[in-house]
Amino acid sequence: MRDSVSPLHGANLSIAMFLQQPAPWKSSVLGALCFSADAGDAGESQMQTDTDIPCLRVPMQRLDGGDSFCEVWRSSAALTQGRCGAIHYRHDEDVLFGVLVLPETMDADAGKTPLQQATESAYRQVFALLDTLRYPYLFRFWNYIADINTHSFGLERYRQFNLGRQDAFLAHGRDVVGNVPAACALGFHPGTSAPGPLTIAFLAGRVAPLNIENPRQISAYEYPQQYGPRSPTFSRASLVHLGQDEVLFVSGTASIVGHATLHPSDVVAQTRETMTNIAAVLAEANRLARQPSFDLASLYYKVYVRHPADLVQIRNELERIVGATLNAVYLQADVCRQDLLLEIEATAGHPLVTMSGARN
Ligand code: 3EB
Repeated sequence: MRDSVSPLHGANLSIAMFLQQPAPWKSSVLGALCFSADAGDAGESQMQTDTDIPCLRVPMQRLDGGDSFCEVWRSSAALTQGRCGAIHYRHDEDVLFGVLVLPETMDADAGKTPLQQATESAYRQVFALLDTLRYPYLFRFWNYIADINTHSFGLERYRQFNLGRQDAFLAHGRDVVGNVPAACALGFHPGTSAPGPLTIAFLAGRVAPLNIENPRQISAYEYPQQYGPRSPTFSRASLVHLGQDEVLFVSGTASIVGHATLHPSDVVAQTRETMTNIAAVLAEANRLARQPSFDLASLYYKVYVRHPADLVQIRNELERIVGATLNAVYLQADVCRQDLLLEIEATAGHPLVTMSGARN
């Protein structure tokens, strides 16, 4: 069975440390998200060539020390790997982790923008692969989009992404309300003048997750038209039972109540509102969980910060709310509304324990 407390969420470490791990450890890795500002990082190119591990390289600066950060997803079962179209994946019997990076090079066609087309193509490839390999349930997506707040073709790029994403869900007969995966969507600044590439990771499996909404917020899939012609297709969290474990994926969460951004120019108040939202999602998760023991102190956080100068204030506020045991990594990223100064995503897991203390 899987490792104990954080079953899938195996480790957070630098790219250099990742490369130094012994081969048996590497063979237990489902995949990783690797964040570093330097696209030409020697360790990273080594990582692409030395290992067959699906690694998503995300060009974002780590703000809290260290030049890189890898979020590693692991399994203790035997893994199979493969490539299909743009997707590179590994899976065990229960879970599949995949990554794909698509250029925004398609010709404008049928009134669709290149980003919209890349998004639709990416999601259609993911859904087709999951149908073929029979991992029908999506737990979580990570979406990284170049210049997410820039306008082109008369529409903000995040909104173009939402068009392509929803069309792919619809084309595969998937729900676009209610039963949708957890996700995050953040912006990076590409090193070149060409926009892109669209950079995506995902986790899927063979057991249906519970999709969780936040009673303080309108579901994102029901956001009104003022946020774009198509609503974003994601839930506030997903809760999955995997073997002996219960795993919670909390989507990117921001200072939004109802559908409106609160505290547009107050980063401390946005931090507090975001954590109140995460606490509300945890309360919902605990209402639905077999073992209702999710709390703010037991989460692993990724904190996406728009302005690096806000790091200290955000970190102080998070430590005040969560306590000294706060487990967080900070990355520079653009958030999908211009007035949002941060977005926080989180993961937690625990083994299910019976009354006698044995795992059930
Ligand atoms: C929000 O609550 C903030 O489009 O996949 C958070 C998580 C956000 C996921 C997505 C967007 C997405 O609307 C933005």
